[in-house]
Amino acid sequence: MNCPITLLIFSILCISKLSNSSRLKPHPLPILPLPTSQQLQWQLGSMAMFLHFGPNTFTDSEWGTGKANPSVFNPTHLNATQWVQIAKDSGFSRVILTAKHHDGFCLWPSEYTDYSVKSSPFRGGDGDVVAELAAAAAEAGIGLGLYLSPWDRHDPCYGNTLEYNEFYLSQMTELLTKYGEIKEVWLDGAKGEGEKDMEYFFDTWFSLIHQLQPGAVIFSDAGPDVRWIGDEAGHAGSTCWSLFNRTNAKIGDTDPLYSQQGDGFGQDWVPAECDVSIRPGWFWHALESPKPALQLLDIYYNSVGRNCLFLLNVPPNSSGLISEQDIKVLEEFRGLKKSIFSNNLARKALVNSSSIRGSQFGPNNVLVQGLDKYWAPEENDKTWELYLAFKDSVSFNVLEIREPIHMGQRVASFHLETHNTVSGEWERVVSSTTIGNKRLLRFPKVQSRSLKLVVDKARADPLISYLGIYMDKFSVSSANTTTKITITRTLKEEQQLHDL
Ligand code: FUL
Repeated sequence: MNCPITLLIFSILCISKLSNSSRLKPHPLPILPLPTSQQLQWQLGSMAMFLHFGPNTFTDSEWGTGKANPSVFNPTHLNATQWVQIAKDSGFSRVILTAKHHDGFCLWPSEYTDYSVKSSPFRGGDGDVVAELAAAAAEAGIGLGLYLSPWDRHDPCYGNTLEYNEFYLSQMTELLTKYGEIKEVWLDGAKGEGEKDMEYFFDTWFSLIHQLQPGAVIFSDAGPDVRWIGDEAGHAGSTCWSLFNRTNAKIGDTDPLYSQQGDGFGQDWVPAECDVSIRPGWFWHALESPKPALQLLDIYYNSVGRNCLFLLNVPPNSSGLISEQDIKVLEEFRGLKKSIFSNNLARKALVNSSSIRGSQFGPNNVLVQGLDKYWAPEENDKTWELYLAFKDSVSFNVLEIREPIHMGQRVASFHLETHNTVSGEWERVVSSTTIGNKRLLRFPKVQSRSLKLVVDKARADPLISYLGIYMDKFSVSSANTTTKITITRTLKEEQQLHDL
């Protein structure tokens, strides 16, 4: 009598097990705050090219007074296709032009002022630099961003709050309705000492920009979509959260440390952009030269490699072209990146993990580029480790780790160990804090057949979408310094992060 019942129960169990195993384990719950699709697209673009261009290019100045005669603006060989081609070839996903800098001169024929290209000799007064760049960018398939300086040293209405806000938004409307899709609006926070006092109606500006260009991110000292990193050297903090509290930051008056590090307890998703110029000035000056490619590589590690976007300014010269010297440096920079990052040595490894959440979250996913495939540990596990085993030992001095940021930024600290076959011990190679979209760490060369990536602290179950190890033969000496800084900060930051 008992036997058929036991058999029945057994069969039911088997059937339910079978049907369970054919179902996918769902993705874990994303952890707030999350990026918008515009922020995601911005971040995955990694690098943008800034173009500072205007009367300052011709008057050898940085902050034009707004009194330069428009006749000085005469780029006889301007070729926006050249700018865009160089940007594209060098790996930049978008170009951002100073449509109006602090001097108030407009690179498009604005209907609201005469201080623009229409009063200059450029294309006989019929020119429009914004239109030429928009057409070239659309043709090449790269994004366009525009900088419209809030501080305007030319227009007499600057200083009259209502009048200037109306004037500014009318110019903004021209830019956002006449030139196709705009991917980024860059709001600079600079204003000289002792300049006329007035209020900018930021909330109205942000609403109008999002209404007119829903695909655009707005950059300012404090977002709303993208924040300034807090320095003009292109370096993010060693800890760098995309999480941030917008209420803690005031445009024009931010705490650089807060901007550089973000806020692991922040309520808003506001990732950082690292702006820096290839030359000492933002505008082109005949007597200045570009930084060497190795310095750009260093900035890349400290911006893209610290969860930020690298915005590199490459100013066109007074003929209207990007200079040969700058092109050469950009080619070298591209070559350096390619030779380091095109060979991920981890691809040769057998990858394992402390646990997996379900079959589609296996550790091999970390060798596949893209956000949609990632390693996820079993829920409520306390150990979060990835192991890499190699047939022959590998030598490397760079580690790359990525989180699938569409699921939120999670990791607060992690470290890498290698197995020493002589002592039989695991040895710590490097420790750090945040990962985000991409973390790159440099350290003195190590050689091993077994590696272990350990996530020590995270806001929720950690998810890892990519792991790379590389050999950087070019910046090894600066790598030692970088590692020391990273580790010193890490210890301090571990204190701050203790409660996470
Ligand atoms: C600063 C400006 O004052 C500089 O001229 C430049 O445009 C830089 C990107 O931002 O605040």
